[in-house]
Amino acid sequence: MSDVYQNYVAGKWIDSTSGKTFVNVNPADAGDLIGHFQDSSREDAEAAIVAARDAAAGWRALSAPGRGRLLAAAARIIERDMDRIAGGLTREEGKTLAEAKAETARAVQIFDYFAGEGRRLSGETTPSEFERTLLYTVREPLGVVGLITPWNFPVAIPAWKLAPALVSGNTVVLKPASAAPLTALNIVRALEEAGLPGGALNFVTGAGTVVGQELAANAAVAGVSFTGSDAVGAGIYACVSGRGGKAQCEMGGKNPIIVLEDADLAKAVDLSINGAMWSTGQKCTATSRAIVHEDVAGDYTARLLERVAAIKVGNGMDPETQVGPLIDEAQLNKVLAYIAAGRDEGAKLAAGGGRMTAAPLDRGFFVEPTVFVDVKSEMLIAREEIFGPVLAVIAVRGFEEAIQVANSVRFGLSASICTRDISRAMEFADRIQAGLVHVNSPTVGAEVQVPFGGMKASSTGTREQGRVAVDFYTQIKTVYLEY
Ligand code: UN1
Repeated sequence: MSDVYQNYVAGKWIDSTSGKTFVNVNPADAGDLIGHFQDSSREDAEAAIVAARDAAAGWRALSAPGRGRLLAAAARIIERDMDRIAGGLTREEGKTLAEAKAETARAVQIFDYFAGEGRRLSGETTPSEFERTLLYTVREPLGVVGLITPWNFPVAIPAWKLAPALVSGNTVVLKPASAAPLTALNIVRALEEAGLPGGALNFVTGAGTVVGQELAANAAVAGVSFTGSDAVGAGIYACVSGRGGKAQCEMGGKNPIIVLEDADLAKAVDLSINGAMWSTGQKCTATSRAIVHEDVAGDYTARLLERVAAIKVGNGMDPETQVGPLIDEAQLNKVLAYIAAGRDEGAKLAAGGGRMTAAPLDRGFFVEPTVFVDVKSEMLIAREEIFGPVLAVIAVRGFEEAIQVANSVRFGLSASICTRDISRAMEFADRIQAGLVHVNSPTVGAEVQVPFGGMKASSTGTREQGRVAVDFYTQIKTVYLEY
C-alpha cells in the first residue's frame, strides 16, 4: 500500500468523512503510484470553512509584520526542502527537475516578497474638507478565502495565492488540483512547521465539483481565487459573484509571438521554443501562435523545425530531458484532438503530431513537440487554448495584420514581439490586448514583484502578484476622525 495523505483542518491531519481516496500517479510512468489522497465530501469542505472562520479573529489580531515573519520562516523551510519538494513535483506533474527547482525557488521568492508586504500594507491619509479632521484609509482582510489551484504550477500558484491571502490577515481553505496535490501538501507542511496557527490554513483535496463547488457556494467564504480552465472559471465567477462574494479567476491564453522582418531570428526561435515547448506547453502563458512576417517566415520556420527536431522528450527526472509528458490521458487525448482538427482544417503539419509510444515512453502520456505551418487565423488551432507543445505558425503581410491577428482571439493574457524597431515595439505595447506584454522576451514567466493577469476572457477580478495582489484579499475602510 502506498502512502495515504490526509486533509489538514483546524491544525490537524484528518481523513475525509467519505472514507474514500483517489490516486495520484506519475504522468511519465502511469505505473508509478505516488499516493492516495482524500476524496473529500461537501461536509469536509464545510468543516474546513468553519475551522477557517473560527480562526479568523485570532489570525487577524496578529500584527501584519508578525504574519509576514511566518511567511519568511516558511520560505526558509521550502528552501531547505527544495530538492524533496521539486522531486515530488516532477514525479507528480512531469515537468523537468530543472523546471521544478526553478518553480520551487520562485515560491521561496513569493513568500519572501509577501513577508515584506506585512510591513507595507498601508492605506492613505488625505486632507479633509472639514477642519480638525483626520481622513484616512486602512486595509482589512476579507475573512475566509477559498483558493483553488491548478496542477501545472503546483508550487508557485498555491504560493502566490496563499502568501498575499495570509499576510493580509485572511484565513484560507486551499483546494489543490487532484493531478498534483502532493506539492501543495508540502507547502502546507512548511507553513505548519513555520508555526502557522491551527485553522489559519486548511487543506482539502478532492473533486472540483464537490470541494471547489462548496467553496464557491458557501456564504461564509468571502472571496475565491481560482486558476484553471476558462469553462470552470466562468462557473466559479458566476457562482461567487452571484452571492455577493469576491472572485478572481485566472484562466486561459492563446498567446502570440509576433516576429517582424527586422527581428533577430535566432532569438525569435529561441523565445518561441521556450514559450511553446518547455513545460510541455502546459502554461496559461505558453506561446501557441507564431505570427511571422512573410518575408522571414521561411527562414524562421526552417530554424524552428531544426530546433524542434532536436528536442529531447522523456521523464523529467532524466537530466537530459527537455520536455516531459502531458499531465494525464484526458489531456493527451485533448491535445491529439486539436492536432487532428488542425490537419482537418488544412494546416500543414511540419513537425510531430503523434503520441510517443516507444518504450519507456509508452508508460506515460507523451506527445511529440508539434508545429503547424500555413495556419489561418480562423482555424481552431489558432483560436482555442491547446495546453500542449503545439505551435501554429501564421504568416502575415506586415505589422498591421500581425496586430489584427494577435488581437482576434477571445483571450488576452500574454503577448510578445520580436523586433529591433523601438517605435513598432511601443505601438505593439499600446495596441495589443494582453495583460502581459513582452518585447524580445518570451510570453512565459512572471516576476513576483509585478502584477500578473490578463484581459478579455483570460482573467476576471484584480491582478495577482506584485503589490496589487493584496487588492483582492483586502477591503478598504475609510475613517473620518474629528478631533
Ligand atoms: C509562468 O509563465 O511562468 O497557470 C507563469 C499558468 C499561469 C502561470 C504562468 N497562471 O500557467
